Amino acid sequence: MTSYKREVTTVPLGEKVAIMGQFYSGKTCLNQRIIRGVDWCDRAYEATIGTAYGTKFMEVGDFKIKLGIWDTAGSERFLAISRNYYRNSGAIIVCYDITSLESYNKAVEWWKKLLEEEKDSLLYLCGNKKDLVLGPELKYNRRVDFHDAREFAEDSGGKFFETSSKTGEGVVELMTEIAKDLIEKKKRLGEIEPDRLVLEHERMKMKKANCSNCLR
Ligand SMILES: Nc1nc2c(ncn2[C@@H]2O[C@H](COP(=O)(O)OP(=O)(O)OP(=O)(O)O)[C@@H](O)[C@H]2O)c(=O)[nH]1
Ligand SMILES: [Mg+2]
Repeated sequence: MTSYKREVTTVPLGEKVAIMGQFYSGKTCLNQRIIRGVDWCDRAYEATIGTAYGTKFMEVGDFKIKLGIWDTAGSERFLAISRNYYRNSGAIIVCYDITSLESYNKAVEWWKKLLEEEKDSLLYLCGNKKDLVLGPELKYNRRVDFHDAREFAEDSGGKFFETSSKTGEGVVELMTEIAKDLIEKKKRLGEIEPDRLVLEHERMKMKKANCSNCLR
């Protein structure tokens, strides 16, 4: 019987993903949730000074991609520095706190600026701290309507997610979408081959023939 095996190819060049947004919107906790899969919210708040960097490998379909994730500082004092880090990103996550209208307005401001300045970056609007608005009592904490935010992001070609860095809700979905979109973009640009199914027995034949640079 012929057996088929999916071969996972690591995309040769990784991609830069930046997280931006107002101070206290939860960027660092989101970053830690993405990279380490942990709840970073049980620590005392410490404003990010400058930037922090981490990496995450994401596997989507037949491809594995390395994402270099830049957590920028939300404080106005560091805006000039942050700009150097989000520039030329493959994807940018613009974060706000669902319980703060001010942080949403700031995200909208950023978003419009990014549409002008970072035309090649894929944009993801992310309403964070979802755990604070779940449940019959807590729902009154919500200051940003889900549908309004989604419409705003999608109207300008971006995507919208709500997440909780605390519980992890929505974070895998957000990152999977980003990885998928970046891989698709690379395919469109001809930087990687389209998905392929490899015949297992052909792979074995090539291995036996010591074809070292075939089907790697
Ligand atoms: N309940 C809850 N709290 C959160 C969540 N994400 C972050 N926080 C809390 O919000 C505060 C700010 O989080 P940070 O991740 O440090 O915020 P930041 O956006 O990195 O802030 P700056 O570095 O100053 O720009 C901290 O007290 C976190 O514990 C979340 O998803 N749920
Ligand atoms: Mg931070």
